[in-house]
Parts: sequence; structure tokens; C-alpha cells
Amino acid sequence: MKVALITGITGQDGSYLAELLLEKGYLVHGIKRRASSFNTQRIDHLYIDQHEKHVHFKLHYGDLTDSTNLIRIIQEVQPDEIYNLGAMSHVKVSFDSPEYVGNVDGLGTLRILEAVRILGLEKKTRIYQASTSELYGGLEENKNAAGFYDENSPFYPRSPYGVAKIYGFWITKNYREAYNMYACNGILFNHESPRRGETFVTRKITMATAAIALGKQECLYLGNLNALRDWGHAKDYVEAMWRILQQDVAEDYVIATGVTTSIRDFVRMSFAEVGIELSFEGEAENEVAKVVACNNPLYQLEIGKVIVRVDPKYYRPTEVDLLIGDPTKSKTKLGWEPQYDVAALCSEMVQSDLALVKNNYNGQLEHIVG
Ligand code: NDP
Ligand code: GDR
Repeated sequence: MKVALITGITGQDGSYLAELLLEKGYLVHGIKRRASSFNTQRIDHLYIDQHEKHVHFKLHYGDLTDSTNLIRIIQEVQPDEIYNLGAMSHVKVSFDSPEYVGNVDGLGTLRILEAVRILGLEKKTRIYQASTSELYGGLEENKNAAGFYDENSPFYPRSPYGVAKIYGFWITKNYREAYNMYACNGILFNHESPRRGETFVTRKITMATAAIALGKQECLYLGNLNALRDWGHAKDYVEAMWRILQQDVAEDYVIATGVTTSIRDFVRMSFAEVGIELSFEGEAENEVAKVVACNNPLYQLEIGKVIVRVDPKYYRPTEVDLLIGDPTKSKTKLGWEPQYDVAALCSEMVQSDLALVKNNYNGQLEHIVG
């Protein structure tokens, strides 16, 4: 039985990856942080009483800022594969806690690599590092000739998060070259799901769509509506992570759909899913979206009502304007193909949030900061 260790197991990707690896017959260990309230909602369904026989899913308390703890867990677990998904992953929040992000997202990666080396597991343990399209920074001139970012495009990170992740990228590559370790970067473009954190823009929009349609929220406040993102489904992307670690040679891969959509169009798509048509008017901070038609008799929305406004507090000091990835290498070498397009992704998220809001789930709508 193969043994995997996942950092960030309580997050969106950690939960889907744990499901995938359990389906494949792995023994899955996860590292979770101790929190004053429960933070395991996304993985509770995988947990079996540890007193039972044949338990294939185990959790360990730990933190990417704590080397000795990481060394102890890795020594105990002796993993065949480590997926380093743990991170402070919110780009806007990284401007508020830049040092912490450097420590967790940057040095945390080093701590994992060093732990494997110190324990002499270089030959046994393969390591996946959660790198990101934020490394590119969205600079127009750095796209390839076809207009995409690929494995050879230059990096220009635009946030403390991106800068910390660039350290993680390079230290992973360096350990591969210096110590012949099987360590790979997946340069993943944005991926979402019904389990996406509620302060990331897609989930904020789909939650608000449900709450506004059901009369539980008046208005959705967003930042930059012009940003463009290449959005895929997290379920597809964890499959790519696994494939990256199954190759003969360790390499880095871009994982993306190759299609980009603006925040404004995602808002339009999300409300269309519940039969609400919007018209956007005004510019920059004064832009609003009004209801022009409500085609679902279940939802009582007044025509002309403003239900989306811009609040500049959600702007970032430096923005990544456009991301679009070229998945040619992953399609060719990994045989990876995304199953979801952005429309199917959006539809699944809205339907899931409608069910949650109908069940009186209010989420974090009142105090969203991201
Ligand atoms: P989430 O924010 O949903 O999950 C992050 C996970 O990291 C959580 O389990 C969190 O624990 C954990 N974590 C945070 N700080 C620490 C710490 N100090 N020590 C140990 N664990 C910690 O992120 P995603 O699942 O969306 O992303 C997974 C990884 O992929 C991240 O590294 C992210 O930066 C990267 N990435 C994500 C993309 C995306 O679009 N989703 C795209 C490209 C890269 P807790 O639950 O306790 O907060
Ligand atoms: P991103 O995701 O920064 O790309 O990082 P996010 O969903 O936070 O933002 C995407 C774009 O939407 C714009 N935006 C808003 N964003 C948020 N969060 N809230 C708003 O109200 C809002 N209004 C507009 C942003 O300015 C941005 O342009 C995600 C994270 O998962 C990272 O960890 C990961 O590395 C990258 O994706 C790839």
C-alpha cells in the first residue's frame, strides 16, 4: 500500500486529493493545524474512528512553521509521496501578513524538503509543491507567442503571496537538481469548487447569488471586475497533482484550462444560473449591476434593483490583471484533460450554494474581508 502525506489537508484541494488517493488505495496521512474551533468540515466525511481496524486516513497536528514537528511526522509516516498544499493562500490577505506568508508559503516548503533530506528519504519520498499562476503576475509581455503562460514564461509575482511562492518554486527545483530528489512543481491556475473558501471571488459570487435570489442578502460588493482568470475545477486539478508524481522523471507542469473569463462575466454567469439577467452600468468604482429580468418565478427580484456594487476596499495594492495558461505539456505528457469548463463549474457551485442557503447556512457573508 502506498503512503501519502498531505499538508493543507483541511483546505479545498487537500480534501479532494485525500478522496482521490483513498479511492486509489493509498494510506493517507494529513497534517492539520490546531484551531480553537473545528476546521475539518471538508474532510469529516473521510474520518473513521481510529479505534476501528483498517483505518486508511490519519490526521496529525502540525504546522509548516515548525520544523521539528514536520521531521517527527515524516519520520513516523515514512511517506512515498508528500503533497505540500499547506499555505496562507489568500492573495489580498498576504498584503496584511507578508512576513507570515513568507514563513509558511516560502520557508515551509524548504522545511519539508529539508526534513526529507535529514531523514535520508531522498530516494523513497516524492514531493509535490503547490506552485501557482500567481508567479507570472499577469504581465502581457511575458506570455508566449500564442498568448498563454507556459512552463517557460518568465515570472513576475505581484504580491507577498506570489513572492513567497516563488521561493517555494525555486527551492523545490534546486533540491531536485542539487540532491537528485523527485520534487516537482505543479504551476496550477485558479481552481474552484463548492468547497472553495468563501472569500475567494468565485465562491463569494456564487454564495451571494444564492443569498440574493432567496432574499437573504441585498447586494454583493466586489473589487476589480475587469480581472481575468483561467478557472478550472479542483477535482480535475488534484488528479493532475497525482499524475505529476507518477512520471519516470521529475518535472514541473502548468495545469490550466486555456480559457480566461472576467470577474464581471462570472457574475453574469452565476446569476444567469438562477434565471436573473444583469446589466452592468457605470465605470470603475461607480460600476453597478442591475436586474433586467428575473425569469424564475421562485425569486422575487424587482427589475432595476442594483444587486452588485464595487467597493474599492477589495482592490489590491498591485493586481494581476490577466491569467491564461497553456496546458499543452500536461495534456501531452500526463494525459491530463479537465472534465469541467467554467460554465459547468459555475453551475455546480451555484446549485450547491442554493442548497446551503436554503438550509439557513449564512456562511461568512456579514464579515467577508477578502
Ligand atoms: P486553502 O486555503 O483552501 O487551504 C490551505 C490549507 O493550508 C488549509 O488546510 C490550511 O489550514 C493550511 N495551512 C495554512 N497555514 C498553514 C500552516 N502554517 N501550517 C500548515 N498548514 C497550513 O487552499 P487551496 O486548497 O485552494 O490551495 C492548496 C494549495 O495550492 C495552496 O498552497 C495554494 O496556495 C495553492 N494554489 C491554489 C490554487 C487555487 O486556485 N486554489 C492555485 C494555485 C496554487 P487551515 O484549514 O487550518 O487554515
Ligand atoms: P486569486 O483569487 O487572487 O487569483 O488567487 P481570488 O479569487 O481571491 O481573486 C481573483 C480575482 O478577483 C478579483 N476580485 C476579488 N477577489 C476577491 N477575493 N474578493 C473580491 O471581492 C474581489 N473582487 C474582485 C481579484 O482582485 C483577483 O483579480 C487564487 C488563490 O487560490 C491563490 O492561492 C492561487 O495561487 C491563485 O488563485 C492561482
